[in-house]
Amino acid sequence: MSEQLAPTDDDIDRIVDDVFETVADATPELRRSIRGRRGETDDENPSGDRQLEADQQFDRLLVDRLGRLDGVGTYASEERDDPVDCGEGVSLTVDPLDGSSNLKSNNLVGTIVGVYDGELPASGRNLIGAGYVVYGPTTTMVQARGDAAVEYEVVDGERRPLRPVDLPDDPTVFGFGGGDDEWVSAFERYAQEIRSELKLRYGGALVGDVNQVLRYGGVFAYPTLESREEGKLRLQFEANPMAYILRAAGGAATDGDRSILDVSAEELHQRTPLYVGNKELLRRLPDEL
Ligand code: FDP
Repeated sequence: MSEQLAPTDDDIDRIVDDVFETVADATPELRRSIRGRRGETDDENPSGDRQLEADQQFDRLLVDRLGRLDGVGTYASEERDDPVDCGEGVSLTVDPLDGSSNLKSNNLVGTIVGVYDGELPASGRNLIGAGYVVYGPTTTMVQARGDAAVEYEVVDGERRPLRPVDLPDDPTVFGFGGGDDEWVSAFERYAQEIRSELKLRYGGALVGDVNQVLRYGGVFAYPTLESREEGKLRLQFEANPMAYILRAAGGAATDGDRSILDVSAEELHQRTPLYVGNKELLRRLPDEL
């Protein structure tokens, strides 16, 4: 971005698209780098999770590629204590390898990226783009900007459009994390109702669990827990980008009290309960959460 002139809408469109083009371009190398790196290191990330070798490698590859982009000012990662200063421009939040505890069993993992206009930590209302990659049987990417979300298949690092993402009106799936022995009783009652209406599909990686809600309609939650009121997921890196994408696709996201996009951002690694999906399913969440 120019230092003298405010960026135009076209500049912003280009920067957001460059970010996702760069992430897509990196996916073959990222996928390859999992091989031989499924083991744990002795290090913990700022949230206290044990880091795998692949967590660290994904972070290194992404900071190297995204940090060099013209128009990117800050790279912040779930795997780093502090943001990296890259120059002038937008702020990126990156969960390099979401769902990394799935690597042990060779289940789904992904990458989540938020593009914020402003310094971090920032409100979700400052997002100007968000997207995620799913390293599934095939590599796909969902990218949202403003009111539009698009799903791509990523072939040899190139995005090929599959469809505009529009949440189905008739929901069919749900997935709730945290374990029912840890849920508060109000959520337990909600879960009981939802269980009798929808089909349980829980994969243990936010990208996969939200991705199937976007495909089939439904609700995903990582709720407030008895032992941890703030839940597990990170506001800047996970909840805000997913909330932005869900909104663009016609759904919503809440922390139980307010839209995730209105949660006040106090710390880079702060956690939040997260409930996302079809609006009518979220409207039924109990007040006492
Ligand atoms: P992971 O710890 O494997 O990286 O926030 C991280 C996350 O996975 C999410 O992707 C996922 O939704 C959640 O944690 C899974 O938590 P549980 O292991 O408690 O199910």
